[in-house]
Amino acid sequence: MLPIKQLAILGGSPAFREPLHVGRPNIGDRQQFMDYANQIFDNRWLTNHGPFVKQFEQELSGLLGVKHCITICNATVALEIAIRALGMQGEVIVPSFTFIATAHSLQWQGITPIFADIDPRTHNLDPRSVEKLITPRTTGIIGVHLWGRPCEIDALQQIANARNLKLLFDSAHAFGCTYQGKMIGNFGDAEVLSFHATKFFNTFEGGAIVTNDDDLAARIRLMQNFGFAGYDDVVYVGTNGKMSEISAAMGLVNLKSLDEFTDANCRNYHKYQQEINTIPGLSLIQYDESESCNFQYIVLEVDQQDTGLSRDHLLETLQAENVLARRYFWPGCHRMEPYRSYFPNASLSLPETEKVAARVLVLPTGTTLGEREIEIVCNILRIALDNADAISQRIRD
Ligand code: T4K
Repeated sequence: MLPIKQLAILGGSPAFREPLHVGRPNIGDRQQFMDYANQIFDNRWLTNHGPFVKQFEQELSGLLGVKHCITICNATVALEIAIRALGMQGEVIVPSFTFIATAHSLQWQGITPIFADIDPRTHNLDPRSVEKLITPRTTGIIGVHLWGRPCEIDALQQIANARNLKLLFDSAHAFGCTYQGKMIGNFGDAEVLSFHATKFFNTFEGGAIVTNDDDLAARIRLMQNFGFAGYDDVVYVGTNGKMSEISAAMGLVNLKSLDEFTDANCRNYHKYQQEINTIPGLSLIQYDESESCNFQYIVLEVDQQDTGLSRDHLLETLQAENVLARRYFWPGCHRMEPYRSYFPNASLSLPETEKVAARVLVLPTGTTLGEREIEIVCNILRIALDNADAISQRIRD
């Protein structure tokens, strides 16, 4: 880590020797993990609902206060299974401003994702946009609690009830967050969590479906295990969505450090907030701090009119300094294949998605980052805006 004399994009040396990543994994007690790994080898039970998976599911259910937790190999497969178990078909309404897995998990099973617009203040599904898109072919809604900030759950539930639609939440970002004081995981027909390496809480790869519906949970358990109801007895079409023992062991280890991970994210968020509040044209998204938040995404919005520098030029400036910020979730699912071919005019009906996707930049955080790094990242931002014209010129040349 070096002091900044001149920005790297203008010919200086990078501020960081090693890259700063968005999504650097948090890792709990390594010795405990090694002990668990040895137990797994001693057990000679590596997957298929072993003791670590059972214990992990129990601890997750307890933490979230939800009746059923079914761990899955990753959240994308979890979405696919939940969608199928809920009997969704035809058309399902989803935001376009999300990770591509939300849309793909529908398309993969021949269900058409219909992209609704977002509320620019929350980046989440706008219930008014959802209502307008309901047709006789609509069977469900998938809300995404983007950045861990809960959707307008009550409004979406009302629409689902009134129109007899299934409601699933892609809660990949929202583990440990609450809505009106209740843990995310208890809403809609079911919710899907992601424990991917880049999430603040990880099991290497992994995810879970959580629900309070007994019948749905029973169907999901069958579907994640090929449809086996017992030895030699298949009662459904199913897939292999099982979590392995080593992933569950990682989950159990990391659960013990959950507060430490959240506290680090929270500290980092407030440090970024303090710095960025003094930079005109840049703003951080707000979290409702009367709720539990995991603060795992540091989401910057860049107003080019005020800064004189586009989000993309700012990104290039950061990358040159070895700060590997990300444009999540640019350019929106509707502008990626196959959806842009299916819906070539979708951008006309998604004005807020288009605007937000062009403004957002996600910055590094997590337990591997401290105050000093954040000060330097924010200093780069400040100097970049002071040199907006020179940077734009350099990139154009
Ligand atoms: N729904 C939503 C709303 C989601 O955001 C996601 C996943 C899903 C569903 C599906 O969940 P999973 O099926 O993955 O459980 C990453 C993650 O792969 C993805 O899980 C996540 N969302 C998405 C937001 O971010 P990429 O394509 O950006 O990953 P990648 O390889 O570019 O890595 C991101 C950064 O993390 C890089 O700077 C490198 C760093 N990194 C990554 C890994 C894997 C590390 O430092 N160490 C690592 O081990 O998608």
